[in-house]
Amino acid sequence: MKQLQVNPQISTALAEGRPLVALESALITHGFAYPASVEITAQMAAAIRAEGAEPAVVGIWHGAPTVGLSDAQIKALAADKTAVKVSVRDLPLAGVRGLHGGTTVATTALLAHRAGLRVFATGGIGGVHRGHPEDISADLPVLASTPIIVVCAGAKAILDLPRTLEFLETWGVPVLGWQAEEFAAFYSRSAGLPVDQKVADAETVAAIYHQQRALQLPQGILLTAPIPAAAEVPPAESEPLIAQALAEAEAQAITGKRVTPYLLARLVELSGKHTQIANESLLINNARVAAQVACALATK
Ligand code: PSU
Ligand code: MN
Repeated sequence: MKQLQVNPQISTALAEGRPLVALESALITHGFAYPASVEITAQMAAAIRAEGAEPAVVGIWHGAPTVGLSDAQIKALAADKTAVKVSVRDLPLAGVRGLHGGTTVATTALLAHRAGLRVFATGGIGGVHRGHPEDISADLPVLASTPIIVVCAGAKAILDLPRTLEFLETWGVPVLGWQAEEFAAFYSRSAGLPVDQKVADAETVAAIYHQQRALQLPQGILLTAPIPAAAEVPPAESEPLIAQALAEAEAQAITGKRVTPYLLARLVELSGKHTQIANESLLINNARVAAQVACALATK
């Protein structure tokens, strides 16, 4: 049986109440090509440490769900072309088959919470797909049932953002805007959709998290931080490319777990790497914000 493995350094940090930030690994195995994947992870880790917190990369190592992958393990996963994308339903399958895997937002949130972490930084969460409202990422139901703060730049721009927000509302997930009134739209700072509450600082996020726990609510919190303005790809540039990528995915009958990696990779090609630069910038920003939130939680 594959049990949850927690790196001893992470266990010690948890026992001492030190601030920790979980990081996903689907972006390592499926979001970025090797070695850019290793480089962006190192930059996120550095951003977290600069704020006084510690990173814990979550992934599947020889089938074992692991919180706190070592640098060598991260590199091996990144270089392994056979590594699978592991959402929640894939966890037992990867375990029995002993596979290496990159964990999605859903799986990372679940495992990080099991280990005792309270904050997780990612790029953009999955959600309801455009033109396919039946295709709903497991990221959403996990947010509805896992008390962890997920810091992101909104939901991925390839998605149906209004429907994604409706799901979160129905299932009781508060959506907070980091120093912003509007829901961050991944490559761009806004798509004109409101958040439930603008938050000015990490202390406010920590207070909302503690209030949610005091009320014994099962949900997590989605904190959306807009992409730094300098790296923004405005919708006028990204939307035609998203439309093209979506049409190509449709024509090639790409479905299921392949949809998101296909669309994001195709956008990098179509945009001349603009969307990759945007993705890197927002990931580092989210890591920094998440670390601030973890520090605020640790002092409460
Ligand atoms: N980044 C990528 N490809 C991915 C993901 C991120 O370039 O596949 C992952 C994220 O971890 C996110 C997940 O949680 O995709 C959503 O995929 P799905 O819609 O299949 O649940
Ligand atoms: Mn899906």
